[in-house]
Amino acid sequence: MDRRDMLKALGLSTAVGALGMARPQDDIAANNFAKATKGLPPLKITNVKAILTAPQRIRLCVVKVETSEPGLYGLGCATFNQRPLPVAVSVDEYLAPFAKGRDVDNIEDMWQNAYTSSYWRNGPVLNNALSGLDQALWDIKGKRANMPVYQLLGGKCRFAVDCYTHCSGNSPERVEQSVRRAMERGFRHIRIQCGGYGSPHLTKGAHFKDADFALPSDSTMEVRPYVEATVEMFDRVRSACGASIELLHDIHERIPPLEAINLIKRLEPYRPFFIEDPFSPEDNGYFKLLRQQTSVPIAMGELFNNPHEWVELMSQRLIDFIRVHISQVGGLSVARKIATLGEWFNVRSAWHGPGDVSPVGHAANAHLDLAIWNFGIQEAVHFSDETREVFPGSPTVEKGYMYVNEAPGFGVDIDQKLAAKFALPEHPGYWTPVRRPDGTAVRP
Ligand code: GCO
Ligand code: MG
Repeated sequence: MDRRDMLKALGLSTAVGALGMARPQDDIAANNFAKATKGLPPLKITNVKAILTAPQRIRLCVVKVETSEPGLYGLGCATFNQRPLPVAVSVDEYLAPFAKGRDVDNIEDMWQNAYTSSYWRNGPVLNNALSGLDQALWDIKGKRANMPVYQLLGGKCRFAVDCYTHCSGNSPERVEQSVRRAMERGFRHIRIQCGGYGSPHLTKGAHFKDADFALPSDSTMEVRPYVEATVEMFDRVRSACGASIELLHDIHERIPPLEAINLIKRLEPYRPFFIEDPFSPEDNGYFKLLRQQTSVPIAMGELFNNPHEWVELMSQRLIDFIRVHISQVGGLSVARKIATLGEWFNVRSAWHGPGDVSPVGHAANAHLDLAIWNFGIQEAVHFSDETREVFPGSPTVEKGYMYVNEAPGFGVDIDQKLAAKFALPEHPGYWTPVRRPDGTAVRP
């Protein structure tokens, strides 16, 4: 007699929730659950598998964890768009044999032991793989408890998740038009960029190409045109779109630290909601100087992998928003600890949420956003119809608010057959070098 039959015999049924098809939970009261499962074998992990798919031509990696209860599985995001294959190998060749046979319930124990199973740790590939396993276990826990994951984290602190959207254009006028459209769609927070990161479209002289240095396909960006265009863009959008719209900007570590500090000081009159990634993680030492120079709110974190990168910045109140890419730091089990750390220093969340986070990852962001007091803002992107078909139950955005599918777990499923139809793009995913006119490499 398998586990489910035994529970049924006791008049109980496991709460296998698959997108809202969870059976009534009322036959498992907490005290009965312990009695009912006493002596039953713990639920085991039977398989851990990386699934690669690219419905929007972005290399998504989702981990599926299957269990000894037929039909009960979990999904976790392990998306590292620039290096998807080593993440998938780390999952299939290392985490799968490590996790098989272990108890599906003990998420923290699994995380702590999987984290050190490679001995060397805290890198982007292994953290993403670990996140896939970790988030899948939270998804399973929610299905078993017949609750959305945010309930397991303490329930809702807000009715939905306030979001920001991206607006850009190759001129301040174009950015203004894009902002007006986003405001009409109900967004109250909007990230504005003049062109791509660092406004490469404004670069005049790619002198290194004339000198036949590096490759012609390498791109160029200059500091001055970007800085001036950004100030002009804020001036235009703030005066044209009014005082109440919240404007964000991402420097994306593209200019030297003192240039970033001077740019942020020049943006003060336009009241940015936050300025993101003023420095590279290697330049974390500049945050102290930045804090002495300006009170513009600062967001940082999408490139962080290691607790040494965020603990001091947060505990010294040197940043206002922590923007880690949750799978990049090792999953939901880590992100919720980061959120708790932030609460004591009033550092708010702004989890990384661009196109290269899977809908499972966006759901994990949103479940955590719902359950923490020190929520800041959530980055949101448009999911195409194909993406929504591959990932039924993906979060939705209405009038600038994100909603999760109120099903047990993260509420997102995967159609594996359809996922297989969206193979990864030919290009392996590395970023082409960005260079100053003399050819010096720019941190992208
Ligand atoms: C953001 C990020 C992204 C990253 C991208 C890297 O703020 O959303 O900067 O745009 O550049 O996720 O792959
Ligand atoms: Mg960014």
